[in-house]
Amino acid sequence: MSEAPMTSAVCFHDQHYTLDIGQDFLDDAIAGLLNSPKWASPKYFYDYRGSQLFDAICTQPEYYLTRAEEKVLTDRASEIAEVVGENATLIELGSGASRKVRTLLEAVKPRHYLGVDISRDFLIQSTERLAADYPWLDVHAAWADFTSPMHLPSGLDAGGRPVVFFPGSSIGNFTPALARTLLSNLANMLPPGGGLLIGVDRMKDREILEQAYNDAAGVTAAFNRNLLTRYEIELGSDIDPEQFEHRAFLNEAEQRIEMHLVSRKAQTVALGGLRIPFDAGESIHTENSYKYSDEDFKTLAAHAGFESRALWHDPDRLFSVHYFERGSTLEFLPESLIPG
Ligand code: AVI
Repeated sequence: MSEAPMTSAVCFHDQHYTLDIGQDFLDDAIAGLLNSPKWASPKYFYDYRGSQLFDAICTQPEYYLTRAEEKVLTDRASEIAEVVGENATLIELGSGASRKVRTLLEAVKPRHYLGVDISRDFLIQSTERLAADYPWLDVHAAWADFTSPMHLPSGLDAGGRPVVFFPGSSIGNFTPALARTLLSNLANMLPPGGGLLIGVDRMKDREILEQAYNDAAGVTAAFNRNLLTRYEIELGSDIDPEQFEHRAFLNEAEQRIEMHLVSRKAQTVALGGLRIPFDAGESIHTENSYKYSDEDFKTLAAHAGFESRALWHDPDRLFSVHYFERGSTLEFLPESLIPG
């Protein structure tokens, strides 16, 4: 790990502990495709192109999540500023490219901003843009996998309240058990009274949910297939993404949207020196997106040591933004979400 100034405007912190990122990617890809049923880790969606495609998803008419969350942040900006307080350190999980963090920065006027992202190039670009647009803000970038325990870089642990901003219902991409571990890790990183402002998608009608993950322009399908394009380009696989169909549906029993890539035909693909067979119609499970009731999410956060302080919704009550504070005692020690 190293902590060194990146540019005059942004201080860069390398908290990426993996020695060989390419090997991890290959190992995970092989483990997923040898499993029955087949799976792929959604954390690999977010290379540069994947991050761009995700930004494009957020502007699709069917994908209500982004607009609903932005509406809450805009309408409730002064209430949010009041609970967060002055001179805060805002820690954003995921890059600072979205409009949401700008709304928040303008309302809360924190002293420090720390962007945390696994996609190094995207992180650098987005934090440099924030530093240019908000010259009064002390901008830091941590290249880190926030699914592992993190620490606050020195210099950011003093002053006002540290507040983690975890927008977009990204918490929904973890199983409830892993979501609790992730929240426990965040609680361990924060001092008592530290804040967590978190966007959570609410459970709702099948039709609205399924349309959000099956946009007519096919952007979500392209985002899903980009994972296989990465297997092709970065891992040297001969897999043809076009031979896989995008499928997304509500699994009501599990309270989640599932995304899959379904093989259009019986085929064999090469990966890492192996030949991996697919039946026609066999799927690779690529993502879960859990949806929560307000009470269920408060219970989950309470188990990780967070006490509910405020809760806001958009006018259509599609989306929730919770504000929690870390309690004074914690049950859990930091733990990696990734086994092994
Ligand atoms: C990042 N995450 C919250 C998105 C979601 O809605 O689960 C990722 C996504 N997958 C398909 N569309 C958007």
